[in-house]
Amino acid sequence: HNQHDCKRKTFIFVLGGPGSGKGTQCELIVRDFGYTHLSTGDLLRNEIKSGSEIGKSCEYIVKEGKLVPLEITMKLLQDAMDKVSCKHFLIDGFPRAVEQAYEFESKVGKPDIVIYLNCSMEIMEKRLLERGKSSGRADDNIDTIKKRFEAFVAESKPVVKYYAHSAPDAIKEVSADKPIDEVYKEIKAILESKEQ
Ligand code: B4P
Repeated sequence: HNQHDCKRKTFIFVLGGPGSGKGTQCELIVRDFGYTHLSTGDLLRNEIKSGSEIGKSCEYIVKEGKLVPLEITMKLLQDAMDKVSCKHFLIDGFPRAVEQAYEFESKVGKPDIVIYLNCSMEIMEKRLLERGKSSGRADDNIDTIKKRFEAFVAESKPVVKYYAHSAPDAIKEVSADKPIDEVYKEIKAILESKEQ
């Protein structure tokens, strides 16, 4: 599976609410399919940790559960994409707003597959509170989780709708309420059928 033709480009987006399992599932996808995994959440956390000016300007926004400005997400993502030679990308946590989807399409291209991890709010909340016991993440607390849910409903859910209309063949909805391996089984089948 890991023998991609590196001159061709592939873009797979993984969408889903906070705690829906994006990062978790992407690790499994990388293990079996060898894509270059980029998580805008991870890129932002690294930037914040580095103490850069961009990082400083994002720290409060992430803690508030809001979306950082489009230009910042886009720049972090483009810089990370430029750095690697294998252009088969698994992009997690992006686009999180319709304007991000437009921007990516005009500057980079259209996604080949969009996986939407559909999970109930109750389960997402439970997972994030559980993770918060040990993650040390500034946003894994009940107040921020509620705000992240608000941002998800207002800004990120419309992205799923947008792809359902504009790319009905690319969008794949997966039920993410189930245990990790069951969710992954569905995702694996989707990716295998695409690789044929
Ligand atoms: P993210 O880092 O994307 O955080 P997340 O939504 O919590 O997803 P994550 O991948 O970490 O968690 P997962 O569901 O895998 O974003 C953080 C913040 O960064 C955002 O709020 C925003 O401020 C900013 N940001 C990111 N992208 C942006 C963008 N494009 N534009 C603007 N701002 C942006 O896992 C959660 C927990 O559940 C884990 O502990 C895991 O072990 C567990 N779990 C997962 N699947 C499970 C399952 N099936 N069963 C049981 N447990 C499961």
